[in-house]
Amino acid sequence: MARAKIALIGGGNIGGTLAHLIGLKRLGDVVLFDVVEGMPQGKSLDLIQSSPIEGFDACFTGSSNYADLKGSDVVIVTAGLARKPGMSRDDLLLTNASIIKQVAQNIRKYCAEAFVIVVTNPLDTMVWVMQEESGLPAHRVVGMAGVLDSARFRYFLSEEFRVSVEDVFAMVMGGHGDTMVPLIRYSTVGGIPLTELIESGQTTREKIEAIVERTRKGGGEIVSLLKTGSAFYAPASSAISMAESYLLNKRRILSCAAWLTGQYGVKDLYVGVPVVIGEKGVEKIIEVRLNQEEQKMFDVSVLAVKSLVSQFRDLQSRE
Ligand code: TXD
Repeated sequence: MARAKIALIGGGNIGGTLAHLIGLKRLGDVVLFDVVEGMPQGKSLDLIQSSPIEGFDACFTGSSNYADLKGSDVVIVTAGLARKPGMSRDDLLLTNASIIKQVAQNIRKYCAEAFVIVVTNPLDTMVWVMQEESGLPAHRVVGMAGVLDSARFRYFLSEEFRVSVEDVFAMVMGGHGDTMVPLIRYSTVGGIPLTELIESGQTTREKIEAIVERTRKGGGEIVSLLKTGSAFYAPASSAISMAESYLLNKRRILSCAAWLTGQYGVKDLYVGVPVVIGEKGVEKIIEVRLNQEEQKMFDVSVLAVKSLVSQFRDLQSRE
């Protein structure tokens, strides 16, 4: 059977880590695409030279030519700029949107059957631009954020309860920003909801609130430590879990930025919600019942996503 072909658009910190994980997990062949001359070729060559040691057989190609995307089964997009001194958020929005547009047009041209995972920030707007410009069906265009935010929440909880991360389940919904909604009621340790663990005195509401806050600011915590960039190991693992669920038809339930058509009272917008990812892409949007307080937090988050999308539309129309 032919190996899957996975195109990675952007060969920076996340792109390189994605390629490494694909090799180690034997998920398929890789085309690492970047506009920096020589860099994707150099990284691909370095990565494939680890294959005899790690014992994987695959074809890794570095490229700056969109035609090499031809026939890709999965495309993971991390291309874009990070904010630099002197750049406003608007500048970043427009710059990254024009990169995503170009990538989207080439996806449409060379691999319109692919499953596309967008990672570039500002995430919820960029995934929207990708779907609109590529014209791919919305169930094959998703954004990665919730898996990462949930993983951070899970890790912090495992520290608090001093148990394996494997036995902690956590769910984060909403937009990818400070308004994201970590759901305490639906997060469990060994199957026991956090709310019960608070009630039985095994932790306190204050401690859980502090963990929720740390989760919301998880990306910023790493940026302020690294100083020159943002998180990349955990973001790469997160995007790989989504690609893996699609390629292996695992039907995992993962929190992703997905196109809503009325679910949670939201229409025609990409927002982070739990979805089932299988061989057809997003096969189902899971609607968890939210209480009043949770719905209110979710609505605030949706509003933040909506306002960035409309800010983008305004800026674009002024161009
Ligand atoms: O949860 C999430 N979604 C995120 C998102 C978590 C962490 C980081 N997140 C965002 O991912 C971050 O704000 C960035 O927008 C992307 C990529 O992060 P990364 O850390 O990989 O950034 P790098 O190392 O700067 O890599 C970006 C690469 C770089 O090599 C550029 O040369 C390349 O993108 N680039 C392009 N590639 C292809 N095509 C075009 N046009 C292009 N422009 C720049």
